[in-house]
Amino acid sequence: MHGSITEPGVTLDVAALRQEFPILQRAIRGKPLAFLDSAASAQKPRSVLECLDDYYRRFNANVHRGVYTLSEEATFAYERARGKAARLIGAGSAREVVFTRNSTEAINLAAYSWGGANVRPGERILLTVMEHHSNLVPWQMLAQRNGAHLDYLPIDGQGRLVLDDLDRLLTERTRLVALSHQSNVLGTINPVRTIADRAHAVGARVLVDAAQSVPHMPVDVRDLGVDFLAFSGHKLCGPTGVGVLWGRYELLDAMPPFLGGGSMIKLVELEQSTYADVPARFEAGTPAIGEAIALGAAIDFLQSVGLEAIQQHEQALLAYALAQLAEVTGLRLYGPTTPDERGAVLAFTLAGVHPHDIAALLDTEGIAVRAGHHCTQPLHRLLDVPATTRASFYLYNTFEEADRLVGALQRTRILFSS
Ligand code: C6P
Repeated sequence: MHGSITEPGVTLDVAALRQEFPILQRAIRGKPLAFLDSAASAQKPRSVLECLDDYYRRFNANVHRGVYTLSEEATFAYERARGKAARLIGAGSAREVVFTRNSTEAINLAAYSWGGANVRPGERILLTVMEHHSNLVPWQMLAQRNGAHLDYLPIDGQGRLVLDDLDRLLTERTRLVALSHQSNVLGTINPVRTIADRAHAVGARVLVDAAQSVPHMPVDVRDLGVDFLAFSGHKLCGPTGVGVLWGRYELLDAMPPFLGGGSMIKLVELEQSTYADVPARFEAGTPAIGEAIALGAAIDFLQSVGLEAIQQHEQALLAYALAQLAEVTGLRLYGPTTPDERGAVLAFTLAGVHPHDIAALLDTEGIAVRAGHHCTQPLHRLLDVPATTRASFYLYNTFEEADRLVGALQRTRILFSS
């Protein structure tokens, strides 16, 4: 069993970092909380909580509307947060960042607006079988509306995309490839750049669902070579209610609005309207102002820790947990077994124990994990299991917590085999 909180060579001072997260001081059922469900939603550091509080206490006002001081302060902070989000992902300009509610809304925006205008009957959209419902259902809806067809890139036995099938699946009729950067179940990190280059060669556009990558590793849209990218604030230590759709300016600029209403217009007449420039065109109504500003604080926090250091720490935890979990009899882990091909998301089944029972038993030991299909029903059908239990790690998790997980799973196995 591992003896110390940090691994040699890993620069994160996890003990100090944990002090920044008030919720991590909680006890659950008399045990210290081991929060291993950050893939669903991450915990929030003090700086994010204080930023949200500060906004509501000191300069709460609507944005882009008032000419009074509070409104100007709120507008400045909201737009500054947009700039932070742009820099986080290497966007050329803050104009390319649209604030949405979450990744789901970001992908729906792209599907409805770009897809509605660009995907014609008989054309094809290429997805992968590992997609979260958020990067699947909006494209099904578009395909039904516009008479398009969906194709799916398969995975191999280790949960890696079968790139050989790209030759067969990418054709001149393919208008879009939409894929996750990192699977929320298999943990697989997909070769987005390779796929994007192949897609562009046949004239298709590429959207990457980066909900599980942007919080955990350096992500740069120029390196990925994609056209759209979506992520959620709440998974990167920010508040719920705010996310981002990034798109290449020329694509966003040519897209029709998604929702109609205040803030997204230039001129409204009784019969018709003209629309604002991007990104305002896609931000109808009062946005999640405090949440967007606090997302900026979350980005500052992650960057002050360093995304490379976060990734390294998670990789060390992942390698350690993979080795320990391999010792649990009857445990089947899904996704690549080599740490450098995946992120620190570990979905598994334990022979003879229902995934929900595992999660409930772990909760009695203060360990929070998720059980279910994790919004990937087609993937679970392919894996031939109705559900899995999933533990996921973030910057504040420790090797002791990995030990507690493995120990609790050993006890669960013994309990169910007796
Ligand atoms: N996955 C999980 O526990 P939203 O809900 O819009 O913030 O994020 C949607 C989403 C999109 N893509 C991927 C790859 C995701 O993992 C998620 C969210 C959570 O796995 C909640 S279902």
